[in-house]
Amino acid sequence: MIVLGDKEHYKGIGQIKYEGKDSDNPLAFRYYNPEQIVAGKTMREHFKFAISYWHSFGGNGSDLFGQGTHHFAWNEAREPIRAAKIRADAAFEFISKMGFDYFCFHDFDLVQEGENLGQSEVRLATMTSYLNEKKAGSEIKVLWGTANCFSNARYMNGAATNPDFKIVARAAAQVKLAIDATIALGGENYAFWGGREGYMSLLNTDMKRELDHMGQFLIQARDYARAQGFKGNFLLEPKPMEPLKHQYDFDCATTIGFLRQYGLEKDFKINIEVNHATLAQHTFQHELEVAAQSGMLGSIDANRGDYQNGWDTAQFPNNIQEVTEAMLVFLKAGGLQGGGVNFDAKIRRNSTDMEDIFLAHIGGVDTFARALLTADKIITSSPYDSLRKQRYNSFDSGKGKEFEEGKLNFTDLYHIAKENDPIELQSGKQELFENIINRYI
Ligand code: XLS
Ligand code: NI
Repeated sequence: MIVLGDKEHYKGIGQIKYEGKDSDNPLAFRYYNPEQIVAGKTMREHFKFAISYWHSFGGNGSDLFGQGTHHFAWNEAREPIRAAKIRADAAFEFISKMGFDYFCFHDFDLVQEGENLGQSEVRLATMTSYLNEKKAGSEIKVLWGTANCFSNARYMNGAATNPDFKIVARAAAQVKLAIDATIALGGENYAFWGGREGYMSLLNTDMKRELDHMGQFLIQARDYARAQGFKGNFLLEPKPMEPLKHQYDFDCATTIGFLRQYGLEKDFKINIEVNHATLAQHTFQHELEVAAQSGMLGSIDANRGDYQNGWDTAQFPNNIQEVTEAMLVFLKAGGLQGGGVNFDAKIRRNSTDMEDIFLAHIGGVDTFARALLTADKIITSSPYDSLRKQRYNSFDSGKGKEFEEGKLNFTDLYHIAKENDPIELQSGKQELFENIINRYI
């Protein structure tokens, strides 16, 4: 693997290894044992853990109220290509030391956007070939690539849904280049997050026209990528708000409806982010379940929100309860289709040590691993599954079965109701279910 100037960025940190749950080493996995088989697959195959280039190598810790606190070499370098190469070196060092197989990127995470489209195109091509040289000496792959069509001022009124056609075409050019880069890097999926696809005020918005434009945009993006030989999934990532007041891909159900309306349901799957689910007033597991039912559980952006505030804090996952319930859905669905678990999460502004990014990912990884092990035990050795099934056993035979098969009309149901009057109550046993989950955690 080539490294610019032979510099080791994370000095003193070696390969992160599995040491078991009794280990006191903060720089070791306690539950994530990549080769351990759970429910028929290794943990490595189940999760396909990825780092997100933007949070781990794009931010500098600044927030609305204060300047950057993360004084890393790639944030300090001035010349864009040099900064991009240092960032790539650090990213590859980090991914290898974590033992991860994947990363995810936006076009302008790889390199700073140029002053015009032509300059951006040249910069992207330079960085794509630099990354390909680095990939050649490693096992590291791209889980998904995407285009950042939300940061530049030109996208303030949206990208694919912008009322100005010139901006829509410009977004298409950017997505074309991002698709080219993703294909060149062997990316397994291509993602879209509609950061500015929505509105601030309905008063100045023709919603129907904007949605039609977004449908048309995604159809053309798909056709372009397929024509270039791209075989992977396209991912659409819901989020209800932030930065806009209302975003079109509000949640899984809305997004799936949109994909079906525009005939995109065969090529697209959903990328579910924990903190986006909770911003939509859903649970993470609810969103996984909705996507799984439609055969569209594609990928996960792992993070967590904050229970005391209402915005996207993108913290690293550590909520074992939340992730265990999610893993129940995950295992029942047979896992993810084509995607993986991407840590779309950032260390806090005051986490300024070089090791903090390792500690953050280790915590996230172990939360998922421990939750997977727990969920598997719940499914295979607790009464959880049979208790849930039992609640529906009146549909397994007799009249209930006939109803499911569409053999009973409303008059039939009326007569059945008369025969069964009065009705005995059946407990939902929620507390029993909750106790079972906690017992296995
Ligand atoms: C932001 C999104 C973003 C997407 C990729 O809230 O999560 O990071 O995952 O554009
Ligand atoms: Ni995300």
